[in-house]
Amino acid sequence: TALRSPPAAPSREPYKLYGQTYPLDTHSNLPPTIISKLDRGLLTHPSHPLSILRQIIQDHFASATSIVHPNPVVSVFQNFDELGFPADHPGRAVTDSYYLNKDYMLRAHTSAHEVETYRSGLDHWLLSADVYRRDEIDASHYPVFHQMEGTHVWSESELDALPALNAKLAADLAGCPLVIEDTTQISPSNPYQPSHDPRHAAQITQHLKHSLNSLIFRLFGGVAQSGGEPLRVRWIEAFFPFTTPSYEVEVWWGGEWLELLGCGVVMQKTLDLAGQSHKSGWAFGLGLERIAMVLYNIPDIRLFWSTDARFLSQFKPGQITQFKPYSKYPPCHKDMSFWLPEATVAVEAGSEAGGAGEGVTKVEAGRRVFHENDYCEIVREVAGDLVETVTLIDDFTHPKSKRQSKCYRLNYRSMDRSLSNEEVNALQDQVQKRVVSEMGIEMR
Ligand code: FA5
Ligand code: MG
Repeated sequence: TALRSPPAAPSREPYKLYGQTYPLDTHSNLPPTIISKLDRGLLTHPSHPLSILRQIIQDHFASATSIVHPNPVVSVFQNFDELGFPADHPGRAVTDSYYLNKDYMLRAHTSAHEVETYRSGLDHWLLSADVYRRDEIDASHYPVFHQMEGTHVWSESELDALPALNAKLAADLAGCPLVIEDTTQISPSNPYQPSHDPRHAAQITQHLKHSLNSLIFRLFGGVAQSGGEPLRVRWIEAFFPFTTPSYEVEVWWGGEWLELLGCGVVMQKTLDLAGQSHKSGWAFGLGLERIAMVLYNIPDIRLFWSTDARFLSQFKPGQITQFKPYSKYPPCHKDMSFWLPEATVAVEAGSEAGGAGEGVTKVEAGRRVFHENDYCEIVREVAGDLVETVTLIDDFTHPKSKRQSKCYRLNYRSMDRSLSNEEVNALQDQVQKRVVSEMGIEMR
């Protein structure tokens, strides 16, 4: 297998979390900044926008059982194997997920709890939790975020009620002012499951789409784009190892398509594993921050972690109000150019690869890897929430030596105060020292 960059300076002590001790091994890569986020409990804080949004969605799906799952430690088996992720899926790499050791990790999605929740016999449930991924740094990505998993499954005889339920949901959607674009089709790349009666699969798929469109209508029905037009929402085909057919839903926001959720018809294997072979149905996993950013007009994902009263005092339970930015402090950017070690393969951060099947990177055996996520992790360890974005601005291969060079622009900005140039220089300096010593790169 490929040589991997060393994990970000782990502590030598075993991790002690939620009453358990996890011995360290070569997979251990949990940094102190992430550990410090484990018990923030944003989903149960009464005036936090994520908690308010969670309540609103739970109220919408009133007949579902709602769970907030407190412990983010899951086995690698639960997060990946049980859901059918192949052994070489990129989300499993130490560059993409947070590992306590080779057997335990911080959940990378709420789907990690699907099998155990079906096993308990629940047919219609919502499960909200904090999830963890090593990822790029920008306004809509953060290494800790919150997902809500939602599912509805029916036993064979109950499926006969679906046409009537679907007709009712369709009627409710008739007055929806949103432009919901959906040109997806069942096809060889996004098929029904061979073990399913296609008429049942079609009814389940329709119930999934109607249910989510009705949620979208409830949440975004009053939200306009900058031109005053209703918000644009679209369905696209997707791939997940634990659903088929599978879809993603995106909204047009801030001049680009922003992905809100992934969903699909639950793979029968998943229900078999949970001892529920006689049932079938759908599941979705949505990003609460992404929805909250659009609804409350919160411009930067780091704000959700603010303890500043100017942030928290703006939100009231049960209400969606527009966030009023309390002055934007000036940004300060610094560029960092460096040579990668010789014979290095560079991997750019693939967005949302942890839960989905995208972003597959094949790396030849024996080559060293420069992974953008490792670089971003060091930046975050040093600068914490003072770093706003990390952007690759130049990528160059020397024509003779074939050595590769990269230049990243680090944009620093605090959410609640002005940063001095000296402070930013000191941060940049520390990042530089750590990436040189930990990633074997050479400054230009
Ligand atoms: C998943 O995590 C699947 N488990 C979703 C799913 C559930 C599919 C059930 C089918 C059935 P994905 O990796 O695309 O999929 O993430 C789901 C959502 O989480 C995204 O659409 C996005 O809204 C949010 N998300 C993903 N990465 C980040 C991040 N770094 N920061 C904030 N939100 C994120
Ligand atoms: Mg996705």
